[in-house]
Amino acid sequence: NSVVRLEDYIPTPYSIDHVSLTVRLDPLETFVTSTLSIAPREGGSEEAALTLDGDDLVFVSARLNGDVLEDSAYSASDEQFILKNPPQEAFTLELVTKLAPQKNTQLMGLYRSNGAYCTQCEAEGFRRITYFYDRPDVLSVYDVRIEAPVEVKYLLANGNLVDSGTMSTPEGYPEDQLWHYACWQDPFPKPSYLFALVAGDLARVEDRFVTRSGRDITLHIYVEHGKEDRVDHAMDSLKRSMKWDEDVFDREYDLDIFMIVAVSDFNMGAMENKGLNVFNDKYVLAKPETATDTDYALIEGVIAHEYFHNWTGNRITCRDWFQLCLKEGLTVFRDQEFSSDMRSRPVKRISDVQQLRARQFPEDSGPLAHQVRPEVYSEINNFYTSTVYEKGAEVCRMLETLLGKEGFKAGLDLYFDRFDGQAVTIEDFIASFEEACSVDLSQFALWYRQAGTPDLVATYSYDAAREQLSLSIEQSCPPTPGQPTKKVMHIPVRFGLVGRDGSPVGFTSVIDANSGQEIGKSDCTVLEIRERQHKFILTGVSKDAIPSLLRGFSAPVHLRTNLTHDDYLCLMGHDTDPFNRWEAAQFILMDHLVQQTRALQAGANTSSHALDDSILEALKACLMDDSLEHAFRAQLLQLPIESDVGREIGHDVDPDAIHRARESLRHALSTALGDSLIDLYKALDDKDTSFRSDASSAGRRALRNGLLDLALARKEEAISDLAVAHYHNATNMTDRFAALASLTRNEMPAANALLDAFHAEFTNDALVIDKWLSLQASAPQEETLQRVKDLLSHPSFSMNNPNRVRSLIGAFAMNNQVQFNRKDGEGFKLVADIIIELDKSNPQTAARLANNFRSWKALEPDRQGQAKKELLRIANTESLSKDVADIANRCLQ
Ligand code: HT7
Ligand code: ZN
Repeated sequence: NSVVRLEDYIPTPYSIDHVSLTVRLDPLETFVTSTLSIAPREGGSEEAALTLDGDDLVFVSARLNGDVLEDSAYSASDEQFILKNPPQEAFTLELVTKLAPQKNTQLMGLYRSNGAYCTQCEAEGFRRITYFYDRPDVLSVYDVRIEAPVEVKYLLANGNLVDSGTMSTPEGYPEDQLWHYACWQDPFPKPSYLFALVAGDLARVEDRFVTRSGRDITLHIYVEHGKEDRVDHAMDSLKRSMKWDEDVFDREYDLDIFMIVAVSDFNMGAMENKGLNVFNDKYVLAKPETATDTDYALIEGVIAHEYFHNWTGNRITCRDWFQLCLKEGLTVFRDQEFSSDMRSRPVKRISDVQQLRARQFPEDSGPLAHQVRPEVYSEINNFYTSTVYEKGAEVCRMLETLLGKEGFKAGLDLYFDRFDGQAVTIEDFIASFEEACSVDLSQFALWYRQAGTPDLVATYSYDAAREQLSLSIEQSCPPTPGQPTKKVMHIPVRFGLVGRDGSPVGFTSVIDANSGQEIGKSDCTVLEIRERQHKFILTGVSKDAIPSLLRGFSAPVHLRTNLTHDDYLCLMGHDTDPFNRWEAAQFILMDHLVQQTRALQAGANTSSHALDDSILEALKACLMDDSLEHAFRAQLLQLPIESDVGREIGHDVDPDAIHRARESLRHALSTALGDSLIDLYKALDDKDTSFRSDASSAGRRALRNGLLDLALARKEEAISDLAVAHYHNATNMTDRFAALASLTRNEMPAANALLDAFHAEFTNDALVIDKWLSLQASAPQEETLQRVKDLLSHPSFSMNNPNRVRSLIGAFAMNNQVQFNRKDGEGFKLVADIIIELDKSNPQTAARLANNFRSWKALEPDRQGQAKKELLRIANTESLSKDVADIANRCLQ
């Protein structure tokens, strides 16, 4: 199996400075004429053949400087075009290929979605359109002419529209068929992965944005007809993103027009093609009756993310795909910051950390662990991972923590100035910060090169006589594939002191006990851990205090401390850092769940381990505390998810025991909090039925729905009736779906009729049906397996649409620990069957499903055996794609 290595990077021997494309659209016979202006690169090896990439291409013809090429001068296959002896001065090469977009089920290259033509070129899709140096370090200026029958109403490509009109009907088409064309020019050199073309009979919503230098930008969002009423939130999010990037990062938009197209068949979330973003419609369309508050927040975040790529990704791009985190980590960091500014910063931080723990930590602790900047891959599509994206963003956040807001901004400004228009590396990125801030980041750079989640063990003690608090932090990092031992990392630990009465406690100075140097005064908020065992002494600590460590989750690590339960309770009640208040609650609940699970696995019954009254009191106090944001209180109500508990336990994991432990804790909490849950639920009822999507309104709904859900854990009929009424009285999808989900997950008998009613009401709304599919697939009950099998042949399901597949099978494998990890292996078998079937038409989506096997080695032996059997079955399937083979083989290693 061929692999690509970072160390093998060499530039192409030729540059392609200009690309002129003419695309004559037809479902089964699209012709692409590509005229490339090519020149040997200075210093490139002389007389090297020109080898261009292709994938599944049908070659039609080739001309060199206008003359038809002799057969002996080139070779062309579906995978390559080779010009054997290229001229050693600038020349043009015209290549014609023929495509069948209608038959393109992989959704890479040019394909059709609901009758419209669209493209997806990242990472290696452009080579499915025409032969090219399909790699990010070849930057070219593109002119594109699109031709199609006039029924294909809009003809769109990157850049600015420079010409359009009717044309004579091409040969071979009925004479009375009217054709038209449009010509687009993108003045900014770009790599092929940012090319885009969209054409179809779509509806267009228009708006404008005036940049801070006074340029008037046209904004267009294209959607399917009939969906125009769901675009307002996306448009508003786009305008706020454009303004925010000017205000916070001094980045102004650069073309005259910015377009977004929403399509219903898309492998991922969205794509940042220059000036023409293509979106999975899930991340564009929203109205209160069909989209939840979570959808609203996701849309805002994804619109911002793709827009921010215009600078971090498009204007400055990656030298090679190993540098993916250069654009993705930084852009996720930017979109997280945007959402924090638009909404509540602590609430956003908590939800980002929840996501990191749920997705990245399992990746980092299993067989698929890899560096933020990997050094080898066999299929690049499998590296669009949580490690590259979310951990990549954490690395940027740590840089900001270490350098301060101003230092970080200075480094980024230098990066933008120095590398605009170039394809660069992580080393270039880091050097910008080193130079702007005069710091040495060589040890910090290990975050890009070392996989695995570091473990920190912090031990503190207080010496009243000396008024000193000493803190010792030991770091280690578990082995990961290919990296048995790890170097010592540079880890920022944000901290503060909290007195036992809850008040903040000061100190006079911070001494690095390893070097004996004073490293900070009373305003020091960050400890820089640079040694395996790093000890600090805080002087002038006048009273006993509890260290609040890793505030704001200042590094993506796993922290253990010698803090007692009482210490955590104190932090939970009083820490000035809201993140650590939430974290303290999570720690206590996690500890309880781990102990309870262990007891259950050892044969105890569910009520073996009672929850301490002091914990209940502390939780209740936070829940009822009106000075805290609703959304934050809603987050406090959420118990650690089952997969997080499994990872905390680490080995011999029994998902059934975890589920039982968690359910029994929910029941205990619900019972102990009693009527106060429903009283608060009722008090939060907003009589104003007009819908507002802002963060504060969403927070109120989140808390109210969370209270109802916890109350339902008692499984009382009266509360079930309340939930049913909640469903019927709901004026928006958030409340409606929350009631349906709570009734379903809590296995209330009323759920089934409501599930049917919900389906009947939204049959024609695929994005709502996705919620219906994933809710059923996530239900932990025994019957779910059969229900999922039945749903595979339901008219609302289609294996051809990635959103449907993710909603049903993805949700089953990702959100249903109990049923996916069934002891009888039937859960693994079902998912493996789907992976094998889907692989034939859409390997990328199939490989993403296969990722769900990543934690199999932590399971107890019986389940491990079942998972391994299915992984082997997948790996041994004939004609398996490279995408799925790569994941299955790495899982098995
Ligand atoms: N940069 C985009 C990545 C992406 C993608 C990658 C592989 C295959 C299909 C894809 N669609 C989009 C999305 C982003 O991170 O902004
Ligand atoms: Zn991105």
